[in-house]
Amino acid sequence: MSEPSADNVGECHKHATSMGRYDNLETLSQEQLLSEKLNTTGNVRIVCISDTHNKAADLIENLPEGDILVHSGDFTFVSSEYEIREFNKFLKDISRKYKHIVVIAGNHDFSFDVNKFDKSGAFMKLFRMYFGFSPFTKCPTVEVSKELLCDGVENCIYLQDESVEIMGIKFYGSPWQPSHFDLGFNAKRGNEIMEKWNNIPNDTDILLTHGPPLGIGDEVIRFGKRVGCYALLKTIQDRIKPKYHVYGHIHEDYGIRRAENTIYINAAMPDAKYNMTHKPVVFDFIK
Ligand SMILES: [Mn+2]
Repeated sequence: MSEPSADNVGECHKHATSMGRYDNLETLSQEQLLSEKLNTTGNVRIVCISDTHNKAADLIENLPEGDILVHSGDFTFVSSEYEIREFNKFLKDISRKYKHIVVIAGNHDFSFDVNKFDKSGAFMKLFRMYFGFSPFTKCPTVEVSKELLCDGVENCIYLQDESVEIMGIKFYGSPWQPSHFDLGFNAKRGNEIMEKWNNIPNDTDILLTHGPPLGIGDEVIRFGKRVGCYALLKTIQDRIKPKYHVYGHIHEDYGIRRAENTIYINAAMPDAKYNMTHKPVVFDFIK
């Protein structure tokens, strides 16, 4: 069976299925995810959240203990300076609870995207949907966005198509997803997005992306439609084989899955209506 056109996501999903890519796919509960990792020493406990969209502070009281907190993008709604400052306040508030914090951007955090920050069209469209927000708040430049995000939070690192090794674990973070509305970090399906994934090192242990791979935690349930990235799925399964892949983006398909030797975590905190109804996901990384 020859590979379908990258734009035909339904056919790509059928193709991936026929290739056996989901044969061992199973859903795990939070309890199962943690129970598998008991009785070992030297574990690093990772707490995963994503898509907090200006509501990260709502989580503070119920954030689980851990060594490293990861946030897989969409901390803002319209990437304004005000929102980034508010998220920075949240990071400051929780910084003593974790040894390290790793953050990537998502499509809503488009002021981090050099091709989007000065194009206010996307901002204004979203602004009209986002009542209660000051119309005088502007998007900062990419440089200022990056400066504001981790300002004064020494144990926080922002990753944008780059790696970092923390506590012996190799992380790679990337904000890209297949084009999805007129926001940030859109790449065309097929070769264009594969070029982004080609930058991921083979030895990555925990991969952070904003968007899901095709077929795993990527279903827009309202429309019965999967929107994940086939190029990312192939990259993960055929080349990187990371122990964990943490993402968000498709809020309503939150959950923990395992296929082959990778655990896939859609850590989106809100549901499709942006209500913060999901729980942070916790796992122990065995070194
Ligand atoms: Mn989101």
